[in-house]
Amino acid sequence: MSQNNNTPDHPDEPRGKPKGGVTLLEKSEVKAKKPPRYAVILINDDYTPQMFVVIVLQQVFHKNRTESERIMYTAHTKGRAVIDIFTYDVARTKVGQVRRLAESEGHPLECRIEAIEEGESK
Ligand code: TYC
Repeated sequence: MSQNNNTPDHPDEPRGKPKGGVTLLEKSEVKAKKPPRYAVILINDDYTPQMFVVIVLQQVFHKNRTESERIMYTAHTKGRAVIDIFTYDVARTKVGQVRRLAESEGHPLECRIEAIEEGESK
């Protein structure tokens, strides 16, 4: 029996057409569809301390201090800020971590997940 990499059993057999009529595509012919991505959005409120928001951004999203302050300040002044872009499962996990940290300290801090339109670049 031939190997699954499509090597013929006999040297005279053509490559590429395995028995059973299935055509295997070269890897370069397979269009890998990228998984949909989601923005995690930080929502402003009037009560959560700024320092708490900065710490959460550092702990959950691994942003450095400067970047965390920038994101916090954008949400503070504009009402919301994009924290980062993730696959759905990762975005869900991060939002859950933020919610748990906020609840444990009694702050109303909130994040949301928003789908990114196909074809939109980062
Ligand atoms: N607006 C809050 C304050 O003045 C700070 C804050 C910033 C809260 C960003 C939430 O997403 C937020 N204490």
